[in-house]
Amino acid sequence: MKPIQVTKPSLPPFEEYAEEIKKIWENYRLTNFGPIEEQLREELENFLGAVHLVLFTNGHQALEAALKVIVERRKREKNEIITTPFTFASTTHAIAGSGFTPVFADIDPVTYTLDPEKVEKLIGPGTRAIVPVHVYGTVCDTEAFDRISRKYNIPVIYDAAHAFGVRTKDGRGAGTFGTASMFSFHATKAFNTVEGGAVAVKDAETAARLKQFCNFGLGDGGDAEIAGTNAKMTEFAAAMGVCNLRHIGEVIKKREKICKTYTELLTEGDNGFDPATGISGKYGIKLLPKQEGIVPNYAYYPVVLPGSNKAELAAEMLAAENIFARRYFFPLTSDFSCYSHLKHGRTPVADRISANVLSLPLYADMTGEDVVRVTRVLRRIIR
Ligand code: T4K
Repeated sequence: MKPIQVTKPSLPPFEEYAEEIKKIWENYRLTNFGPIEEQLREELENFLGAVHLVLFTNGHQALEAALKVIVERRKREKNEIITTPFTFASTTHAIAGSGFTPVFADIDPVTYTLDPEKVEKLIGPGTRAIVPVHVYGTVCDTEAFDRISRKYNIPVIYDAAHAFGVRTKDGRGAGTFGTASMFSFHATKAFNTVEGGAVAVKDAETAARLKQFCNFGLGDGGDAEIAGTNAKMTEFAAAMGVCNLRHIGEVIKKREKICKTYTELLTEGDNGFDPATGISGKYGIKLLPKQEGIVPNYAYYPVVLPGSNKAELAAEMLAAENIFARRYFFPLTSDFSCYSHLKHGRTPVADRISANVLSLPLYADMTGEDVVRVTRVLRRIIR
């Protein structure tokens, strides 16, 4: 049986990429804000509906830069950022790596995104920002976070690593919410630049500071007002982005078809299946909710299994059939040993979801037969 990995990158036709990088052999511009990077940035601003975009080497560097450049840090005071533990390591590490202390709030049981009510209870004099995650591409309760942001005068920086191309039905892109949003263009994402990422902000001045930050903090006069880093996107990565962006519509359509087939097969015979919550009353599984007013990007296909700690068993059963689902996201980042010194309250919803969730294989050229192979194994657990 051929192996089915959790994902497989989308690549443009080889000749198309070769044609794109020919320009590099003509102008010898490999990196440091070259013309292809500039072209990709403009095209992505249009596609994402983002006002100002700054491209980075990867999403992690982009998030860390956003936190360092945008969020105020006070000397001799607590500097805390409230965030979700139900995410990839990067979110929490970017907070810690930029000199802040992560404070973990629980998630919503339907959307798995950070629960604004739980966040508000944790806000104190040391709170400097909130970092919610549009996990699996599901949009957070942005209205509630806007209200909290205004009430306490703190920035909200979204980790939109999973939300590339997600928009509201009236055309508002995911990068327009809050103070700033970070996107990841990693090979495993719906859109990739091999490795890559971006920060979307609303004003040109912050964009300029972010751009400066990713080039050692150096300004025009050679001075560095901020101790920056080197996180510029190369021309080779940008060329991959330019090519992949031409095919993104087709890629998302294929992913949509696969997700729909998964849902049909996993809820077959359950007349009570509720797409708004993703709950299949008959089989006890929970799928991603269909968000009202949102055009999704079909980034991931997570399934929360019934019972307790079934994800490990399901992953093992699938692996025995050469199918490699992933436990995105287990363990919670708050349980990482590097954060064992942090005192934090429990997050029972995140605990429960994390113990039972499995991300099923999903990529554009997955076949209908592949989907049947995956669901056949899962049905042995849920029926
Ligand atoms: N915030 C959130 C919420 C995130 O999920 C992420 C990244 C970030 C921030 C940070 O963004 P970046 O700095 O990465 O831009 C993967 C990705 O490396 C990571 O980007 C992603 N989230 C995370 C959820 O998943 P791994 O360690 O699970 O990937 P890996 O190497 O095991 O790959 C999974 C499968 O994909 C492989 O079994 C086979 C396939 N694959 C992978 C690669 C890299 C390929 O076929 N080809 C490839 O080149 O972390």
